Amino acid sequence: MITVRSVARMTGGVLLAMFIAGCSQTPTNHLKDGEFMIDGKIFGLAEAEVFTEDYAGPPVVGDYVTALPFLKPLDYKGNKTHEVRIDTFSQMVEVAPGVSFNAWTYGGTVPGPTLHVREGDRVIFTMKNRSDEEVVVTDPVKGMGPFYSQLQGNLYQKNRPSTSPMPHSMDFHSGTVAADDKWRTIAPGETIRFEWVANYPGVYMYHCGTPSVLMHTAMGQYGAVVVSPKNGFPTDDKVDHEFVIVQSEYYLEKAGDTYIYNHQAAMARDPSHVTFNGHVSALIDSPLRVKEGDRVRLYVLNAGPSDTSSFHVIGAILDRVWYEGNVENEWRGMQTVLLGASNSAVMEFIVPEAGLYKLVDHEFADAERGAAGTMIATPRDR
Ligand SMILES: [Cu+2]
Repeated sequence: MITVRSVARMTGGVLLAMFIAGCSQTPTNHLKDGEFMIDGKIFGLAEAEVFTEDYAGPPVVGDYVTALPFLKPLDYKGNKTHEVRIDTFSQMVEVAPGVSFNAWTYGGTVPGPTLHVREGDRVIFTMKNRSDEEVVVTDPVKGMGPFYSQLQGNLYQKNRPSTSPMPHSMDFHSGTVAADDKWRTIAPGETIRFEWVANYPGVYMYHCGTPSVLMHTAMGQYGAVVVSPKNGFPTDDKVDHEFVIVQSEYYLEKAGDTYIYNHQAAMARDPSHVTFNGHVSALIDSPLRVKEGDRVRLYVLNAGPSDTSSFHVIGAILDRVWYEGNVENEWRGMQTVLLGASNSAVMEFIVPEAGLYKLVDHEFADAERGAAGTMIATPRDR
């Protein structure tokens, strides 16, 4: 086992050859100077860079970055390096009819965009803190990736630009790095760039790690990363639909025409709203559409910040569940999956017949606060 960075530096070529020999697919990933490998995983990444840049382009960039509930299929073989930008900035967003607040966002929505990569992929991540700028996300953007085209197809949060200058950071649970380096806080106007390698498959949360983490997360700074296992799931060729669902809580109180965050309510774990995909009506006004007999795969993340989720599909049994999205953690025949704050699971079920199915947090105090969605199944061809 190689554990010392200098040894890995001397033997980097040998390790790379071993890595290539051990892979059935062609890796485009490799050890960079100073990195080392243990159990086929890459560690010891370069330090983050913090700088200022004159950037006014699209705040979300990446071919495999999507708006909820969509997930971009991985249409490439082996591993890939992804260049991803997700800027952080404020935005007025609606979370329930008539309830809007000045959210702190990644990319303009709550939750932020979903990133899809494969185990072994490398991500070169850039984030500018634009919390002092009014950033518009409702107009077409040149070179617009899937995230903004999907967002403009369904602006259910009724996004409006706003400012709220504030230090922020980015903590990807999918990365294995020194948090005091990569996840460091940057000031408004600063940009951070760092890399992480998707060493472990799973469905991961990302969030702001700047104190109060409770407040920054409850203000809207979180989202999902899906790291698909390098050899896939055993049912990959049987799945008809894939959707991503992120559950989270808001702690809001009325203040004039708008709503503001209530820290006492957050500390008391007394949410005003609990939502799937950021809005109490997100999966009700735009239900998931499937056919009877389809195999449906859900990537479910409970972002919290503090509550648990007892995820349940009324009328279906989850015949395969991979806890945390790791193919090694397989459960069968689950009625409900309990997810703590920042836990996740990949869940599959067969749609038994045409009809309307409710997705709920079976902790019904949360369902009544909004953690519910709808799936509509049409008849199959017989
Ligand atoms: Cu923050």
